[in-house]
Formats: sequence, structure tokens, C-alpha cells
Amino acid sequence: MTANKVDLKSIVTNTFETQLGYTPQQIIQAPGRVNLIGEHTDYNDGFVLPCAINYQAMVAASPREDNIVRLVSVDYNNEQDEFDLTKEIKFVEQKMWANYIRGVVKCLLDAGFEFSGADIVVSGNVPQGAGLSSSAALEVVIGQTFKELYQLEITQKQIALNGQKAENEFVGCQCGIMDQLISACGEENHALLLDCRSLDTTPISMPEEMVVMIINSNKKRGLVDSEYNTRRVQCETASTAFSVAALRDLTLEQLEQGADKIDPVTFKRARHVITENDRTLKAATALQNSDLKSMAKLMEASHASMRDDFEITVFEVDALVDIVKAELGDEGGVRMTGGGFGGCIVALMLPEKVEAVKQAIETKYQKQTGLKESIYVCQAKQGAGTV
Ligand code: GAF
Repeated sequence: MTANKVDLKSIVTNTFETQLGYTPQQIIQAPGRVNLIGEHTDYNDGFVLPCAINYQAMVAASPREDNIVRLVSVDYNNEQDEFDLTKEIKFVEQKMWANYIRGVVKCLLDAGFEFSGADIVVSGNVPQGAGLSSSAALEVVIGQTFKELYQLEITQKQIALNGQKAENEFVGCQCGIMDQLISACGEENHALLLDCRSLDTTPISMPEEMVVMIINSNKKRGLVDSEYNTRRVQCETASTAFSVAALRDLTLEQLEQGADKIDPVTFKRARHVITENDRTLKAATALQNSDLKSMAKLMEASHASMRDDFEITVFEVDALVDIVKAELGDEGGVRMTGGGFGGCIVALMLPEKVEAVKQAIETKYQKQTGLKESIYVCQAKQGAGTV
């Protein structure tokens, strides 16, 4: 992970000049995200409440006329990749970072967008493998880059959908739309309530005084793809059993009344999704009203549901949440954020609590888990665009 935004801009610009020998035409960024609430609801056509953060993927780029895309990755020792737009764009086993870019470009071409190549240098400071959407930021920054270089008539939502398609079909991870949508459409000082069925986005202003703290457990996420895909299948099994298009269409009452249609584990998975959708809508109202106490309750219930019903938390993440919760009481919210099985937690609090929370984590977390945390105090930022 490289430093801050200003550094990133000079890093990609300087690397472009030294590696490719001329000055780039454009600098483009796309942010990572933190999800405040609404986990594993996106692929159930439900609701999520993320905000884009001040950590991003950044690109220095210029167009080319020979149908070649030339790539340099600063974060992989300036490793290079190159492919020809007139030939089949293939997956490359040995350069995983390049596949996100190859996939996005292939999906843009498949959708009928026209362009004739690019020189691209990419870097990023979104922590990788932490559940803060470093992959989505990369997919979105590449879509945005071709939009800017060639004035493509593509909307921010289409850039998001194109990134998701690349991840689903080219990279092979069956993610939902949340991460790409918030990276493409995020708004400064706002979280977005996303309706993952209609793709409607509703900006919810972040209370000015509220601090968004992300704490990385530094427990590397294991088994993510297989467990993620299993959860998706379980949710589909439940919606099929109840003959609904998605779990979004099922109420808790209906689920409870028809409990014998599914096995107990599938029941718990469905209950998480249904109750999480409800919490997310309530949280949007609470945030809008700067009602930190209600937010705290909803985040606590969300974490418990992820731990007990969806079973996607791990010991280290639960320990971190408990430490922060004990410090905040009902004066702030805390929960795991992202896909699960390790990664980050998110906490909302007033500024006067920040030092005490940091202190509590520093004295307790490593003792309990043997791991050292990383703490980021974040701001809600604008989605993808030129810098
Ligand atoms: C990952 C996925 F990419 C998202 O689509 C979402 O499902 C999330 O996990 C869980 O809420 O970030």
C-alpha cells in the first residue's frame, strides 16, 4: 500500500514519465469504500449503505492509436503487461492484477464501446484483501479512464455494471454491485443508500461531527471466494423455496411461517438478509437524523446477525468489535464491514471518543489475538473522476 492521494498522483505521473518516456494526458481516480451497514444484501436485490473513502486506485493514462493497451503496475514493482484490442483478450494466470484491467477492457469492447488503445500506469492505496474494495476501485478506475480518454458515452452506473461483469465473468468472483456502484457514484460527505434492484442511489449526508473509523484486524481473509459463493447459493436456495425472485421479496413473517421449506442453516442465512435489509433502511433514516444512538443499536444487531446467522465473522474481528463496543457504549456504532472472514470493522463515533477507542484497541487487541491492527480515520469522498 502506498501513501496518500497527493503522493499517489505524483507516483503515477513520475512512473509514467520514467517507464513510458512521456507525460500522461490524464490522471484518474476511483475510491475504495466502507460499508456502514447492509452486508450480503446486494446480490439479494436489497439495500446497502456504503460511502466512498479517501483511499483510492489512481491511473496516469494517454490514448494510443495502434490498438495496444500497455500497462504498468507501480504496486507490483512496475511489472508490465500488454495486449492487443484486435485479438482475443485472455486471462493471464501469472499476473492477477492485470486480469482486472483486461476484464474491464474486454467488457467495454463487448458492449460496443470503441477506442484504439492506451498507455496506463496504475497504483493504489486501498488496503488489499481487507474488505475495502481495492478490486472494485481498480475496475472502476479503468472504466473511467477509457471514458475520459475517448469521451465514451457511458454513465457512472454503466461503468459500475461493466466492472461487476468483468469481476463475475472474467476474474470469476460472483460479487454483487455494491462496491463498483459506490466507487463510481460516491458523493463527498455523503453515504449512499443503494437500492441494488433498481440501482437508485439516495445520498444521505454524513453528520458533520461524526468520525468514520476503519480498523483492519489484519486477519487476512481466507476462503473468501468459496464461502462467498456458498452464501450466494444458500440465499438462492431460500428464494427458490419460497418462489420469490430474491430475498428482498420475502418478509420475516413469511420466512418464519414457511420455515419447514428449508434446512435450518439456509433459514439462518435468509433471516440475516431479511433483517439486514430492514436495518439498512432504518440506518439511512438514523444517519440522516444524526441519531447516533439508533445507529449504534442497528450496527450492533447487524454484527450479531453476521456472526450468528450468516456466520461470516472470525474470532479476531469479533474481538475487535467487542473492544470498540465496550469503549463506545451506545455513543457510537461498530460492526464488521465487507464480505467477511477477516478484514475490517467500521466504527462511527464523535471526535471526543477517538483517542480512547484507539487506546483501548492498542492495549487489548494484540494481547487477545496476537495480531496488530491498522487504524484509518476516513472521510466520505467523491466517486470516480479525473484528478
Ligand atoms: C463483497 C462483494 F463484492 C459485495 O458485492 C458485497 O456482496 C459484499 O462483499 C458483502 O456485503 O464486497
